[in-house]
Amino acid sequence: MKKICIIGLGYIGLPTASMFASHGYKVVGVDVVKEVVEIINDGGIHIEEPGLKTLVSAAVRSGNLVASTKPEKADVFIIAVPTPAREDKRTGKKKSDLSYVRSATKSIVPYVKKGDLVILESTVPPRTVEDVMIPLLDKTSLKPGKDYSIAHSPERVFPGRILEELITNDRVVGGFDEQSALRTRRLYKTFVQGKIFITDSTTAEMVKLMENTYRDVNIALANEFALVAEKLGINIWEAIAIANHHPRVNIHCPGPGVGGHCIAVDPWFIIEKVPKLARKMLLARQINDGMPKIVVRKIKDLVKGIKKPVITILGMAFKANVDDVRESPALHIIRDLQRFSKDVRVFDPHVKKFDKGNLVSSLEEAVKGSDIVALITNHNELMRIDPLKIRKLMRNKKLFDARGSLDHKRWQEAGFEVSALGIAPEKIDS
Ligand code: SAJ
Repeated sequence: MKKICIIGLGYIGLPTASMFASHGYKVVGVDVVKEVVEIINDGGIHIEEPGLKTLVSAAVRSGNLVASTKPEKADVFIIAVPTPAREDKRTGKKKSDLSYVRSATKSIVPYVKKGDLVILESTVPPRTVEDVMIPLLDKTSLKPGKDYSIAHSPERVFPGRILEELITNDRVVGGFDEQSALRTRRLYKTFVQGKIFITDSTTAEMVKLMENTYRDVNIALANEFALVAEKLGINIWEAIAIANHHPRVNIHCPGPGVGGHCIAVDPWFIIEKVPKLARKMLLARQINDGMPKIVVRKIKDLVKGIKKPVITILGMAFKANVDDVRESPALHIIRDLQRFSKDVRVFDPHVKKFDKGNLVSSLEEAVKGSDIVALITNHNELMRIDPLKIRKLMRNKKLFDARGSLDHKRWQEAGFEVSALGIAPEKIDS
């Protein structure tokens, strides 16, 4: 059986590594963080993802998955490292940081040999395989297409459902040449049950970015609708629910902004390549990035007049039922509110660590003496909060719902003054 070396054991690399290992491949998972390597070799995991721990510990126990801080000789190399976007403080625009892709590619140069297959899974700006990776791999003196194969196969899984979606999602594979694409498809067919479409590497890079940009633009539209609704005496959640009964309409959900390492980042990878053409994409980014400030303004208005207001933030993860806080709008909201109030408490049943604020471990602690609770992330546990239970603990009873998700009537009946994104005040009271 072939040996696979996977560089990067994060949200994508680790599930992919353990999936191949559980299908009989010998897998070496590489990560630069020593603690991550130790945790995995002990059969544990360093991230939260349903089902992952069982899969990883079985793969490690079987001997098929070994983690290491260094790559090794293998038949297949898969690169799954982060590609963050860095902000240019002067323009406010972001650009891809490909330093991890570069260092991962350099790290495999001593090990790639004739006949090997190199796959990039990380999301990247179009032309990265051709213009960034191949020039680095030229140091092997091997020729792409002729001596080794190289392809891009972006991951498209949904955090919280990664294992299921790795198997069932359709995939795109973009090869340097047809042979590269066909070899990559054959490899993923080991566990992928969805269709695997074949194209060239630059098209595959663009496909991935287009998918997330489509969502970003649609979320921006939903956010704009929400703000318009507040002005025009409408409950946007009701309006969207009705509009979405049209067979060809799928309006997304308004919210406190777009977080995560994908949707808030990927449009920038197109914008950086064609800044003059990418007008709608840029505006969508700006609208979504502006949402945390709007939420902050609303919360501040609600506690106006209260001396030394105590603010409770419910939910810090970037979306429901995950522990991931990368690019989370909550981080911006908390930071801005901390400039305004000395007592901002954060409660998130999924997030265990937060260096920059008062993350408390119980709901009671979070609401005791508080003036307002603001729902930022609609985790299931937070949706089940009983307003009757927390009202006794609060100093003032105010609720701001940035997800339009709570049962407002119930909160009002419990004596809360309710306010929500996308709902005109007169609609809340009705
Ligand atoms: N959000 C809204 N309104 C919506 C949908 C999402 O405000 O209607 C917000 C969420 O709260 C969150 C952010 O957008 O902050 C992104 O969340 P998400 O759940 O839509 O997406 P991600 O970032 O978890 O995963 C996306 C997925 N892409 C698409 O749905 C097109 C996933 O399939 C990709 O694999 C992933 O990006 C990725 O890795 O690129």
